[in-house]
Amino acid sequence: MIALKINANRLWESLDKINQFGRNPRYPEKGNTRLSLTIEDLKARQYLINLMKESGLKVKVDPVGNICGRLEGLNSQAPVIMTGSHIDTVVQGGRFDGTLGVLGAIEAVRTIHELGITPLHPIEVVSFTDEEGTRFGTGYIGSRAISGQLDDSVLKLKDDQGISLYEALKLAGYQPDLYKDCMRKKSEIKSFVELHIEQGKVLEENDLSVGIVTHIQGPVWLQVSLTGSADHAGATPMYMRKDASLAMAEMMLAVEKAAIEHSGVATVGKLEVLPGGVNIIPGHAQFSVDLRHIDKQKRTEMLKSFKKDMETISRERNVDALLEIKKEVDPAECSTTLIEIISNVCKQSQISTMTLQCGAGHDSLMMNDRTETAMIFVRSQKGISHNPLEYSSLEDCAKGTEVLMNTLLKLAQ
Ligand code: HGY
Ligand code: MN
Ligand code: MN
Ligand code: MN
Repeated sequence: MIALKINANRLWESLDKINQFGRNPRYPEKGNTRLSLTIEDLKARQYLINLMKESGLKVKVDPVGNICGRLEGLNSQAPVIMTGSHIDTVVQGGRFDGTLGVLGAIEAVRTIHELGITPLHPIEVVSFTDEEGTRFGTGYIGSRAISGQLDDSVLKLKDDQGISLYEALKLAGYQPDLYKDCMRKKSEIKSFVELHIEQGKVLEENDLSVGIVTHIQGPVWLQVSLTGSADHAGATPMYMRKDASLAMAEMMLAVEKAAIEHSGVATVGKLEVLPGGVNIIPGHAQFSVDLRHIDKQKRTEMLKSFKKDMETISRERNVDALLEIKKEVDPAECSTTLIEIISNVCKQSQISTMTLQCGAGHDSLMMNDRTETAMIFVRSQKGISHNPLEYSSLEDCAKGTEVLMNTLLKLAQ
């Protein structure tokens, strides 16, 4: 099989175009903020739909806003080869996280179409709604819906302005009441392959453009709410205080301790202290916890050890603690068959590669419930991601996209 080439400049241009939505040219250092279902996201969605149509794909948008571009196969009833990722970002995020997986997939399928190749199986490019979970606090919304893992409680989650995911979907013109119709039967999908930037340093350390993922870490997201008592900062002796912020500070260190003791990773990324006056002892505090481990059992132990410390600190400081689990996604093992196919494609294209584990979470975690799943990684400069300085070179993006294209062709024949 000859290894087909994509139009790298066209890919690069499309990455530039989609990132105009959510970036303020006057403050490039602030990166890209395109939270799901905000006006920036809706404009980017419209750009994507037009690009898919221009690329010869038949576009469908499902009730929760998953945008699916389909290249019909000779056998339109054959199970689809699916690929895709997300275009929503974190706050002040980068230009490649998710977007490379969607735009690279469009470029790959567009090239197949332009070469007049009609594969046996249909190929579908999906841009999944709200992968990051930045706005509504959970994430993987679109891929949960497609994999039948979305439920009403998730639609009720609210953003910081009190708008629920349900309302935001309605306002965007989607039909959240019909979210169950988004589910694709396992028999409908033959494989799912996601192209994504690595967001770590392994490929750079090995001077490789492309990597193949073997395992994906599953995240647990917690929200811890603490209630002490707001009192006068001057008139209240230290021994009489129920200071919610000091309890939070101690618990944050307990999060770190749990991760180190279980060789996992854990992050406290969002904090809130109320009422927020210089001379008021905080009566309320709330913080997020993101716990991850490649091994589910160890992740459970990590959670248990943090919970135990949280309860001790809450008792000792006389501050009530409420722990809520906002997201719990199993780690995933990628398909060895797909890994084999992708590594053969790399060999044929003379692209050296390696297999590696994945620390970040992806829509592939959800799609793994539906079908054999794999991820193709592209090198991240200095491993930087979720940061305006996130960068992958045109050459590396093109190589990753070519590996995706030739893999899709192999799977679709
Ligand atoms: O959180 C993650 O790992 C991904 O960026 N959603
Ligand atoms: Mn991300
Ligand atoms: Mn991502
Ligand atoms: Mn993802």
